[in-house]
Amino acid sequence: MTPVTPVKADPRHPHRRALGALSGVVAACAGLALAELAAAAVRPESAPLTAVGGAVVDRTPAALKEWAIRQFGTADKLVLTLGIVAVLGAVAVAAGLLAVRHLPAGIGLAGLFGVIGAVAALSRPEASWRDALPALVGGLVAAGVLYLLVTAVNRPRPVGGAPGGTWPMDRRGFGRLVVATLAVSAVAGYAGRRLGAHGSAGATRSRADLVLPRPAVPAPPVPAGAELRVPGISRFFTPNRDFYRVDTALVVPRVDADTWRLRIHGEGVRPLTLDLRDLLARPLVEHDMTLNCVSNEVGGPYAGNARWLGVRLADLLREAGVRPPSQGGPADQLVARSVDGMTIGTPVETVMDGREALLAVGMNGEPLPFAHGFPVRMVVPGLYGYVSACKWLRELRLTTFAAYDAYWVRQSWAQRAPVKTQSRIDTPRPFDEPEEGRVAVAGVAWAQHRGIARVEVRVDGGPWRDARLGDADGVDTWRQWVWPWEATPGRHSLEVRATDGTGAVQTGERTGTLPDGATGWHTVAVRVRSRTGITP
Ligand SMILES: Nc1nc2c(c(=O)[nH]1)N[C@H]1C(S)=C(S)[C@@H](COP(=O)(O)O)O[C@H]1N2
Ligand SMILES: [Mo]
Repeated sequence: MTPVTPVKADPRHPHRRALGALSGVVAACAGLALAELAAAAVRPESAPLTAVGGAVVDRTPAALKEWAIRQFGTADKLVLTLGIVAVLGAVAVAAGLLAVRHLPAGIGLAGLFGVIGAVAALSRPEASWRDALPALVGGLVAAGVLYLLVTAVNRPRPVGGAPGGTWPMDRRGFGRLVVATLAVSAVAGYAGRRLGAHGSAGATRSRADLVLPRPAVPAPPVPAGAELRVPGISRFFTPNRDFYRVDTALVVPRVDADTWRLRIHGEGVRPLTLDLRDLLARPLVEHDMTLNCVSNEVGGPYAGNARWLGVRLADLLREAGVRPPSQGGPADQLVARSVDGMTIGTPVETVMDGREALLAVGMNGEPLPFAHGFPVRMVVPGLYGYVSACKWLRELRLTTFAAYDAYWVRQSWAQRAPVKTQSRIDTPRPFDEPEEGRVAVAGVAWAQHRGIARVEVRVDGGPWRDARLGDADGVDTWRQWVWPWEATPGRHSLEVRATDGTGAVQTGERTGTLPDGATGWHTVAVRVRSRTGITP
């Protein structure tokens, strides 16, 4: 008798690698969802995706951020979140694969991710120790789920099981566990998001209930000729829903106006805390002002014009004992801080030089939208937003430029940044194909607090021609302009330049947005169709 060598059946599941990867992904979903739920109890900013996203934004070099804004525009935040989800998915798969070979290592990796999320949350401005909790909960849940699933995958085939036979450990049991986990995760994640939003119900109500007092100093009427009625031109006032938005907030802070406080303190000021009622009891000023972003490329979209309503910041500061440096005051920088930890530094001298620097509560006739800083933000005519327009304001501190670099300055933007004179061709748009004959070339030009005195257009590098200007609404808003062009068939390039109220002509030298704003003439290439339809 020849002894038969028993074939040693492989006790492991034939698809254990795939099932391990699946387990990793399911565990990650469970961890994220439960973390969302926990974040609803702490604060929405502490949810791991949001916290990690915010931490990434804070650490992204300015040049890369510029690139991202250029590539993705305002979808940059979505792209960022998708990128983080993709990395998380890859790590989840890795943790699952690792876990089927060596369970403690896989579980360790899942837990480590929770710790990374917690560290990210703690690194965020205004974070307290509680912000670490959601990510830690998520890490624990992910590790636990991974343990259960992988233990099921690795349960050895019972002795005597025939090779190729069915795998008795509940294939169904594993499947049920996966489905149940995903179902619980979906409910928890959804509930977390809902509860997080519910937490801001008070804020939503406080905004709906806010009745803005009438201005003590209404804005002068806008001249009828400020709005040129040219199809395709930017409207003189930018509706709030169309107003560009630039900030680092992955979730828009929703501040409850009833509990909002503003603290003013620092060098050479009698410290003072105000609530919204105090602020609204002061005389309110209405002022039309164009706001624009330093990261706006020549011809770009990050500029808008609005009617702001607010309190004169200079008056408030003066009452609190502040003197500008020119009058011997010790502080030359006013650092505004928002509820989400943004810091924005503005020259005290500029704020107090007589221009309408406002603590704004109203925008185009309504309370500030949440996305634009409800309940109170700063606006200062003539300065880029990143050195003047802090949204969701909660603190003003008087210090010096020598002693303190605000957020964007640490990201290599300039400490001081007055707005550069710019002009933009809104119509025709690049690569439009207008028909030969009269074509209205039109757009807007801005040089806040200096005003716009002249706009010129030229075609194909030819002589500059004066455009017709819309009436000026003060020196702090943009002006519309239009130039009637006798367009001839073929390809042409249109260029625009403005002259500000001091007589300085906008430079044609092309520079990038870093460190203090782009320069150069906006140029648009168009192809003019001939009336016969034959294009050269
Ligand atoms: N809290 C906070 N305020 C902020 C910012 C920010 O990221 N956080 N961005 C600033 C920048 S760079 C600009 S250009 C303006 C844009 O204001 P808007 O979003 O209302 O157009 O807000 C400024 N205020
Ligand atoms: Mo900006």
